[in-house]
Amino acid sequence: MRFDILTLFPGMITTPLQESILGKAIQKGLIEIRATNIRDFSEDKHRTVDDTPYGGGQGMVMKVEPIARAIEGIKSQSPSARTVSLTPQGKPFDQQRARSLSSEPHLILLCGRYEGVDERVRELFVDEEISIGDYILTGGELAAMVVIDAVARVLPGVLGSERSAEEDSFSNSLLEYPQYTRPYDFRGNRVPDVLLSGNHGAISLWRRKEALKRTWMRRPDLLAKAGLTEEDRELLEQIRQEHGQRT
Ligand code: 4GY
Repeated sequence: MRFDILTLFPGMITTPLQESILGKAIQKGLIEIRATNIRDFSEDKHRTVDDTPYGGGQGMVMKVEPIARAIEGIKSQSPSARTVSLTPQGKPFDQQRARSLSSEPHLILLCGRYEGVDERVRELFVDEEISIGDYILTGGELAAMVVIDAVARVLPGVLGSERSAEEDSFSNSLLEYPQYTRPYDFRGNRVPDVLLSGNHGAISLWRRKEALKRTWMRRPDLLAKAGLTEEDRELLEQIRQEHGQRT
C-alpha cells in the first residue's frame, strides 16, 4: 500500500515512521511512504503557499493552486488514489475506519496548517475528511501519522505472521485485559495466580472477565456496541455484583 503525504513540513513525517514495525514493513515492501512538500508546487518566485483570508480575520489560509498541482501530479500516475484530509472537522477516526482504509491501494493524506485550507480544495480534491479526535493540533501531520500507523498495522504481514490484528482489542470492541511479565513479585505486587496455573480455560475466562470489567468501568459506551455472548453477560453480572451494583 502506498501513502503520499502532502505537507509543508516533510521532515516531520518520514523518519519517525521508519522505526520498528513500520520500518520493517517498508523494508519488506508492504508499504511505501512518501512525503511531498507542497511548497515545491508553488510557482511564484517567493514559493508562496498561503495568503490572508478573504473577509478578513487572523492568520493565513493555504492556497488552492499548489495543493491542486500536487494532488493532480500524484493522480496522473495513480488515478484511483483516494485523497484524505486531516482536520477536526472530519469524521472520527476509529479501528473500523483504519480497516476500511487498509483496502485502498493508495492514499493521499493532505495536512493543513495555519487557519486551514481554501475550501475549494475540499470541494474539488478531497474524497474524505478525517479527525483523530476533538482537539486542535498545529497541523495535520501528526494526525496523518496516526492514520498511517493504524492503517499499516492491519495490513497482512505487517505485524508478522505469528500475530494478527484480528485478535486485539477493538476488533472485538472491548478494552484489553491486563498483561504481566516477570518478576512474579515486584515490591509486594504479585501477578494474579491464575496466570501461573497452566489452566488455559481458567486463564481465558479471567482475561475475558478483566476485559469486560475494564470496558464497563472506563468505556461503557463500547459495551453497548460489543457483540456480547451469554457468557459475557453472566461475567458482567458477576462484575456488577462485585462492584456493589453500579449501573
Ligand atoms: N484533530 N484530527 C486534526 C487537527 C490540525 C489547522 C487544518 C485533528 O485530524 N487533524 O487538529 N489538525 C488543523 C490545523 C489546519 C488542520
